Amino acid sequence: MKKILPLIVCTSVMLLATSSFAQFAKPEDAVKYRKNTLFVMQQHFGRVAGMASGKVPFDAKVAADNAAVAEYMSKLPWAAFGEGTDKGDTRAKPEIWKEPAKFKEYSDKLTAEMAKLSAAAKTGNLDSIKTAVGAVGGSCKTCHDAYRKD
Ligand code: ASC
Repeated sequence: MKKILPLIVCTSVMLLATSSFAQFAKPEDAVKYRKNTLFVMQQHFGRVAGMASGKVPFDAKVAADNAAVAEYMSKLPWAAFGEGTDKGDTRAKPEIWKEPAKFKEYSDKLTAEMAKLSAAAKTGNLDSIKTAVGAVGGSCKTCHDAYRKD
């Protein structure tokens, strides 16, 4: 233990100093994390969007519960786009790391629109939900058009 302790301390300090993907053990974990959090977000958003489009019967409680989960999930993926996570099993375009301010603007926009959707869903007003779903969808699309390979 005496011998490996300095090694552990040193490795921990190095990992903490390695910018924003420090919270992930390896770049593949960051890629997996952002894909999975985006997937869960989409599943819950999709349930609300289904009601907004009339494909699924409107249930105010189900809409509010799902929108709240989507709102929370919308905060998570962005920390997993750190330096060195541009390779591997990902459709993320290299532009993300060349234009970090614009990427942040888009991700902040999504998070803000998702919060508005959650607020709208809490009121139970279907028209407000429809408007907010449209804004979230537009925000997803803007970012995908710019930063996702298809
Ligand atoms: C979704 C989904 C997206 C967005 C986008 C909106 O449910 O998976 O990528 O909405 O289609 O334009």
